[in-house]
Amino acid sequence: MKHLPENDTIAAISTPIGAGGIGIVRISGPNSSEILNKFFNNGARTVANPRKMVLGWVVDNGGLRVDQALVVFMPAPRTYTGQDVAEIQAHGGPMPLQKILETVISAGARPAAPGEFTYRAFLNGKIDLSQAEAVAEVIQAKTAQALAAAQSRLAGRLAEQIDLIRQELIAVLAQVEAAVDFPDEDLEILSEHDLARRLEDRAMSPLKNLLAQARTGLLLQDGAVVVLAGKPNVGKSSLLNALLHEDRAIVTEVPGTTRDLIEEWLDLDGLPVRLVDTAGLRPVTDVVEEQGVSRAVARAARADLVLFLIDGSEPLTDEDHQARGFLSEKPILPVINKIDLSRHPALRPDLLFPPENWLAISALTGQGLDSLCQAVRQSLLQGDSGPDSTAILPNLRQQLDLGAALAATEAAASALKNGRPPELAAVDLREAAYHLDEITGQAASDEVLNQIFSTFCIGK
Ligand SMILES: Nc1nc2c(ncn2[C@@H]2O[C@H](COP(=O)(O)OP(=O)(O)O)[C@@H](O)[C@H]2O)c(=O)[nH]1
Ligand SMILES: [Mg+2]
Repeated sequence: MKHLPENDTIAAISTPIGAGGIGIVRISGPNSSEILNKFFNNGARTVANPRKMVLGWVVDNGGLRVDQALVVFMPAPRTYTGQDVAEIQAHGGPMPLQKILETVISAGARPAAPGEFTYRAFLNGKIDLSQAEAVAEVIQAKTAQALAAAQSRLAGRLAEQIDLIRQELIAVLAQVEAAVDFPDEDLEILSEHDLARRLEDRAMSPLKNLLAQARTGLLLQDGAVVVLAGKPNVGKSSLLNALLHEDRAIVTEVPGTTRDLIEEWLDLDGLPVRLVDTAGLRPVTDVVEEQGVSRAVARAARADLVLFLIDGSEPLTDEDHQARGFLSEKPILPVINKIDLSRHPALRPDLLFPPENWLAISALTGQGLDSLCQAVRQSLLQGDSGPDSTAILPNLRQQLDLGAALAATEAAASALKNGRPPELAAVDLREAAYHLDEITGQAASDEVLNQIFSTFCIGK
């Protein structure tokens, strides 16, 4: 966006293309009133009566009437962009709106780039960057929860919290810098331990809280990947079918039947979960099955959660231990299946996972599936009760910056606590503040700005 001039006058059709009751062409910039006078026969009256709708005709430079319209003029700075803005409400068809836009452009406006109105609002300090992002997210929201979270960021709730945290960082930084500049003077400063404590309470803990929400936000947007793992024949495919209430995966008594990955979406109380059924995990000689196993291992490594199944009607075998060995250190929920059959007396699940972690189910009868779903949800949300109407749910970009700010603040706190030179803590604190500034846009690079505003539609 940086290459775009900021002080010319831009125009765009702001309503979706197609037939509609009305359509709106929006104009923003210092020449809005002058341009309005050129193409609107009631332009002078419109400018003289700001924020009032005036009926008149849009007239092209050949004097031809293009469309009848209601036009409003809003003088700077109390407008969306912070500049003079005019809005033309005309008939909502693609042709009249296109003709009006052409007329406005030949009267001296420039076609606006996607998101350019909002970009100007950002440049003029009407909104910060997190609010600008929220504008696009409000427009694109697909669920009521996503909308509520975007609205709360649009209202500036994230920016407010970031600002409070930033103030704390700067306050501590000032103390630390005083210790750097006047090391020998007996300054009335807090002890290093108290400063570290202050960082923990007033910066790290709110940052962690926001990050926990970000996780939930991403889960809501992208869904979580849950992989079913275990040796062949323990009932993975049966569990997938039971959870989906349909026969999606092939279930047979022949071990090693599932060779490819089967993936299905499951709605877990509003939490979208991508459930992945895998080939049984075991060392194999068959080439096709081997492919299935290596895919399963790769998928499990990228999962948010792995459900590890065993068969409760038989003792553990080497294959169970091998299957366990295939899994990396992902969060694993161990599950004993087939509890409709009598449990084998020699079964020792505690050899694989602590006894209190195991869930017991029957994929056949459905017993224990509700508790399983609850446990999956809990594990994915990590104790968070899930999104509520007050959640802010920072987006991915904001999450990365929050994480970086937290890491730098932690480093500063630990430097202070361990009596390391205050210069080190000062560097970390400045870095933390910088990452917060990236969220609000005070320090965002052109690249970041381009990325954000390019996701907007034209006219917003
Ligand atoms: N009794 C009983 N049998 C089950 C249960 N779950 C699966 N099975 C049976 O175990 C066999 C293997 O099941 P399948 O889902 O194909 O296992 P996978 O190889 O792990 O995918 C099939 O004959 C299923 O009908 C269960 O909960 N109870
Ligand atoms: Mg299977």
